[in-house]
Amino acid sequence: MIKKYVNAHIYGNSEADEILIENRQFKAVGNNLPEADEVIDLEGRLVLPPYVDPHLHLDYIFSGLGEGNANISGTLFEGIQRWSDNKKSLTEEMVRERALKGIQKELNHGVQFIRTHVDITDPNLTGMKALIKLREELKDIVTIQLVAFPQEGFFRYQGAEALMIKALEMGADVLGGIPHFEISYEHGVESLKRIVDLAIKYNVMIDIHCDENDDPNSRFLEVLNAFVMEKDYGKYTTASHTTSFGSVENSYANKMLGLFKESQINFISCPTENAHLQGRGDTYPKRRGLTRVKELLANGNNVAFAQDSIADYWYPLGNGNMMNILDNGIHLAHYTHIDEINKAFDLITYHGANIMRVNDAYGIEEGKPANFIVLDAKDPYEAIRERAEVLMSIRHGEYIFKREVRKNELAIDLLSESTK
Ligand code: 17E
Ligand code: FE2
Repeated sequence: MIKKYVNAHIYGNSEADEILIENRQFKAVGNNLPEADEVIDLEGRLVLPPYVDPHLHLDYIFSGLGEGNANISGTLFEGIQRWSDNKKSLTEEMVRERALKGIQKELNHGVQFIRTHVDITDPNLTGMKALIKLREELKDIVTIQLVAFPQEGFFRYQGAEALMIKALEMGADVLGGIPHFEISYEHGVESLKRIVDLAIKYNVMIDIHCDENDDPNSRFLEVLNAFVMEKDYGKYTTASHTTSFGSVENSYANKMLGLFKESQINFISCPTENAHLQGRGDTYPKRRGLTRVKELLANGNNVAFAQDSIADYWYPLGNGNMMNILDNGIHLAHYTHIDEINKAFDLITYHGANIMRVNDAYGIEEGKPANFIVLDAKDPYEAIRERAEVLMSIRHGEYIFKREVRKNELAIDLLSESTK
């Protein structure tokens, strides 16, 4: 069965307007392509590689629902405390159910690649066990990467290092950390040193919850960057959140930008999550809670946006809609010049794929897996301005979903002849 999609506006490719699919792969991307068994007319709509959500906590999804579960102060620390108090009753079935709900939501919005942090500060590694099974079960419809994440601290939680190694041996893809939660600066530094050494030893990537605070003196990003720069491991390393980097002095930031350029370390910003969590100690002016997204991009560093939470102890909202994340993120980061808007989809597509290092299987190019989405808009500017819906999500040439353009049953139409 050969399928052909015609009249496509392919993101980042102004030459081609047709896509030919055979055997789960892109057979050709171009113009006037050969005949196919089925031809689908996209009527000029925007085609993108699937959305990537490179930072999500699938084991926490919906933990914040229900009476008495709300995070009153709205801070990171209250979130961690509430999770710690409640996680003891967690079972594999509960994690599986939560994760399935979250993944379904993300799939419904056109996501096909997810990196999830899984709390390993749990003697039974309940979350890791459940998610390793799901990663395998669902691999045909969604690519999942698992981060062994010590939510309660690498040192602060007794035995976290051994649990992390166990998670690696079970098959975790990435090592996490949370240096700003350790009991001293020295403990945070030592945790990063050990995590970097472990990651190199086990040949896995690194993704640290790093300086997720408003403290301009929080310096773990500098330390992480130094360790990975020395080992030439920046490309395999991601600093998530780094919200404090939005609070540091310009003179310090400029020095650091030079070092980030050298190391090529990656960044993830979670705009809705951190707009909610940060600035809680401020009156006015009140901080936006983001890292220096625009400056890091201009510096040549890879930056991606992510959802982080869906109704958990840290954040009461979230539905897996990456368009909402992108919309919030570009506003908060002032990434709103037309030239920036035109390339902003990179932040929820290619940049996340770079972080997950799935580039070989990602992008609308001949020979790659036929994974893509179609938006109800003619170009990136219209798509972002209108927050366009995803109309189709296709994985290995098959539909994950396909939906009709929304139609009114009844409406006043100011633009039609009859209302003149
Ligand atoms: N854990 C953490 O340390 N920070 C967050 N933003 C979330 C979980 C959601
Ligand atoms: Fe997170």
